Formats: sequence, structure tokens, C-alpha cells
Amino acid sequence: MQIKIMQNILAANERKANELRSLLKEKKILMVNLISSPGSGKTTLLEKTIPLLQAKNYRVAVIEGDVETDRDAQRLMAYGIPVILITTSGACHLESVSIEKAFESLNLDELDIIFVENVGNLVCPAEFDIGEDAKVALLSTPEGDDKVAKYPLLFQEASLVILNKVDLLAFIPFKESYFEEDLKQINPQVAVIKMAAQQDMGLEEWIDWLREMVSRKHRTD
Ligand SMILES: Nc1nc2c(ncn2[C@@H]2O[C@H](COP(=O)(O)OP(=O)(O)OP(=O)(O)O)[C@@H](O)[C@H]2O)c(=O)[nH]1
Ligand SMILES: [Mg+2]
Ligand SMILES: [Zn+2]
Repeated sequence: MQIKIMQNILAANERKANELRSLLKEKKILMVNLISSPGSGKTTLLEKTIPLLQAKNYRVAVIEGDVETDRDAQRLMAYGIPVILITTSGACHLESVSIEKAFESLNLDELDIIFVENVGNLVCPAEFDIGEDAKVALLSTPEGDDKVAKYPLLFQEASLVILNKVDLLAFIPFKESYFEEDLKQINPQVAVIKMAAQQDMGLEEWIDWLREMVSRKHRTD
């Protein structure tokens, strides 16, 4: 019985996500779903990314998913962009209905990229399609070099994997070869960017990846 209910929930979520994806296609907006553990650097990455995109005249908005508080939303509102906060009150992932609701507060005719900062969690955000074009998985080096193998679904679903906090590699026992070998097993084609967002390292490659994704969106009809 429980399995049946879960299947129904996932199927309903998927239907709504596909509707949102069609809408985004029509509006030629790229939507990126950022997923990671708490504290691996999603908001820091957005703080660094937004000014770089604004300098290239991209119109950006953020949908911010948090269990509690508007702290991340406040950090991002400082950049003068639309930020829609979804406080899940305990729920550990975002679903497509919440994204649909957030869209009501955005002007979709005036946007090029929507970033969704999902709730900090390596497990169920990967299971719930929210209509995004790409899931981007962040892993920060202090979390450990075994996380790809331990949480495979996210890394399997990801279009891009960012290894963040590489500035700390000199101080912690993180073996890059273990991380790379596991990823090769789980998602051999996936793009990887090594980054230290706080130190502005790896951002250029990330911006190039985003620009390519936006132009791909404009090429498809
Ligand atoms: N050393 C180092 N610290 C970083 C880097 N990027 C982010 N941090 C720090 O990591 C901490 C957490 O970063 P956040 O960006 O808040 O992480 P988050 O993924 O948004 O966290 P939640 O929203 O709680 O899931 C902050 O203290 C950042 O300054 C990095 O590249 N190197
Ligand atoms: Mg955050
Ligand atoms: Zn969840």
C-alpha cells in the first residue's frame, strides 16, 4: 500500500515537472537544480555566479528552498534579482508543485536563467524532478571521497558535478582518484568542474558551461 502511494506521488510530481519543462522551453529559460549536502557551497556559488552573469547581461532569478529561515534568500536578494523563497517547514526536498507556485511570482518573459537551490540533502532531491534542464551536484571535499558511491542516484542524474572546496585538499584526506573512479562507474560521461567558489576558483569554467546550456536552449525549437 505504501509503495503504491509513493508511486502515485512520484508520477504526479513527474507530470507537473513535464508541464513546467514545456513552459520553460517555450520561454527559452534555462532552469538549473543545484543539489548538495548542507554547507557544501550552493549559496556561496550563487553569490559568486550572479554578478558574473549580470555582467554578461543575463537575467537571473533564484528559487530558494530551505527547511527554515530566509537567510540564504536574504544573502541573494542583495544582488537585486528576484528571489522566491520556499520554506518547506521540515520537508527535505522540493517538488514540482512548489516550483509551479514560485513561477506565479516571477515574470517568465524577462528571464534567461532560473537557479533552484534545493534543500541541502544528498538523497531525495535527486528523486524529485522539478522540471529542470539540468541537475548540478555539488560535493565539497570535507564531506569525503566516498560520497559518490554512497549516494549514487544524485551523481547518476547529474548533468554536471562540481567538486567544491578544493582549496582544502592540502589539509584533509580526500583522494581525488577515489572520487573520479567512483564517478566513472556511476556516470562516465558527466562533466566535472573542480572549484573553490569562496576563492573564485573554477568559476570561469562554470560560467562557460552555463552559457553553453543557455545557447543550447535557444537552438532547440
Ligand atoms: N574553504 C572553502 N569554504 C567554502 C567554499 N565555498 C563555500 N565555503 C564555505 O562553506 C560554508 C557553507 O557554504 P554555503 O554556501 O552556505 O552552503 P550551502 O550549500 O548553501 O548550505 P545550505 O543552504 O545550508 O544547504 C560557508 O562558510 C562558506 O563560506 C570553498 O570553496 N572553500
Ligand atoms: Mg544555502
Ligand atoms: Zn525529501
